[in-house]
Amino acid sequence: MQSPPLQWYPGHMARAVRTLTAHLQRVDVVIEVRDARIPRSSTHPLLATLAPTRVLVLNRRDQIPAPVGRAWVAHLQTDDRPVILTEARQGQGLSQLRQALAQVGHRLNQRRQQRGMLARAVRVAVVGCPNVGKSALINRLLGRRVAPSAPKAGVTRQCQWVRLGGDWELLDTPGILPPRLEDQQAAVHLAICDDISEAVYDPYLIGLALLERLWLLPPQARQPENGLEQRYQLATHNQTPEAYLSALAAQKCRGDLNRSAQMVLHDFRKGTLGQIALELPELA
Ligand SMILES: Nc1nc2c(ncn2[C@@H]2O[C@H](COP(=O)(O)OP(=O)(O)OP(=O)(O)O)[C@@H](O)[C@H]2O)c(=O)[nH]1
Ligand SMILES: [Mg+2]
Repeated sequence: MQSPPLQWYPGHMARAVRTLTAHLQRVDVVIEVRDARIPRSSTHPLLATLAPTRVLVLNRRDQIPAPVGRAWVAHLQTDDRPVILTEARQGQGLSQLRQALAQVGHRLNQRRQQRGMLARAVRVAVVGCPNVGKSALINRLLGRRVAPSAPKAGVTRQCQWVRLGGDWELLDTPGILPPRLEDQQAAVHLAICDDISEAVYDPYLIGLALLERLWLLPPQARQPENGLEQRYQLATHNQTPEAYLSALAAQKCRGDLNRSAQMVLHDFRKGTLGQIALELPELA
């Protein structure tokens, strides 16, 4: 059998999934954080099976066009699972999230009081793929930096309870990914968005995959539509993604294809190419 092009399951992740599963027995609410650029790929099958109330957060809403964000909310929202768009660095969308948590807390303590028990803090776990912004979201919810947060996958290595003196207790968790590469497109999208550790992929192939995706995306997925051309002053018209990457390498990286691919990835991740939604609700 041919080995898969992207292997994404480091040893610490198997451990993380085991400890996370144990911790999740004790929580009342799970906030599942996904990357708004790739809401379909940035999830884990384990999370669909969880018993506690789920709140779905699509973070990095600043990195996609606003109408696409709204379309995702309409697409994913169900009666028992609110979907909230956030920007964890600036703290946008947080009041809606606080409201959703307060509602769960209220219901929980009503039930406890009916059974003659004292009210207690709501236990909230923040879970999701690596680098989607879980720790940044926790820091914002708390209004101070308690959870380490940095622009690479695998920053948080352990489950960590963070007390929120009062109504909530928050659990920061390591990013988790599915163990098998059943969906190669999801793997590529996670790599493009820096949600898989850099060590496991070929930057040329992933940079090229990003360009291929940009070539196929409908105009509404990009804002501005010509963000790539604006950034590099190089027309995409009549070019294939490969030819574009070669032209970029020749013009900006002394012919080094790897470096030009890395430059495109870096610019995409920083938002310098504009707002780009790699996945849309109606597309596979
Ligand atoms: N543009 C943008 N960047 C964000 C947002 N939220 C977080 N970030 C940045 O994304 C990077 C990753 O954030 P973290 O909070 O470390 O992500 P995490 O999910 O805790 O990652 P792991 O601990 O590795 O699983 C950091 O550099 C954050 O500043 C957002 O809404 N928009
Ligand atoms: Mg973290």
